[in-house]
Amino acid sequence: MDKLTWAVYQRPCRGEDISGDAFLVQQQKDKGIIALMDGLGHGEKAAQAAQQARKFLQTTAIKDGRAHIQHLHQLLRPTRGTVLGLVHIDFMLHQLCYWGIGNIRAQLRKRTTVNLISAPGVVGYNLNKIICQTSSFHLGDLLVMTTDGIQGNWDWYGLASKLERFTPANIATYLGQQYAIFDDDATVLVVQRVN
Ligand SMILES: [Mn+2]
Repeated sequence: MDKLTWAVYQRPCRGEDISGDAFLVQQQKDKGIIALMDGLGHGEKAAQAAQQARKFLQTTAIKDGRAHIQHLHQLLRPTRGTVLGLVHIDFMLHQLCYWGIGNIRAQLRKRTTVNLISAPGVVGYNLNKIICQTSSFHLGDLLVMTTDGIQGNWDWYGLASKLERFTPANIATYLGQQYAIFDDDATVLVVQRVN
């Protein structure tokens, strides 16, 4: 069975000790789940919302992503809320589903690049459309997810001119060091399907 290898770059907002961003990468047999959360604002209360979301996604069995998000929305109502990028991977079907709520950026690197689209909203605060975007996800394919503490003006072409190899660690470190802003929590999560 193929598996997921991953790397993360994470740095809290200037003046904060903890990041209000949180992430999850988990695999159960032929299913994978990847999530990136950015709790509203920064500091402890942002972290609380993001971490609560992570814990929920980690401990709830992988099933319907839409139900996952709706349940999470109710759970996070007492918190500030969090934006969320959620990915379910089906290794047997070579497919992933992406649900984006709020300003998480997600990009796939396959033979061609695919931008995954997030809808407006904040989980735990205002949830509008829950739209699933599907894509194939084969051996070697890469997924990059970033919070808005990472500037979005990078592209794979530019990256290829800077990096010898596209490994999760190379990409996460490079994007973090070059594109993180100081006034927000910054996270780059890079996941690759390997065997
Ligand atoms: Mn942010």
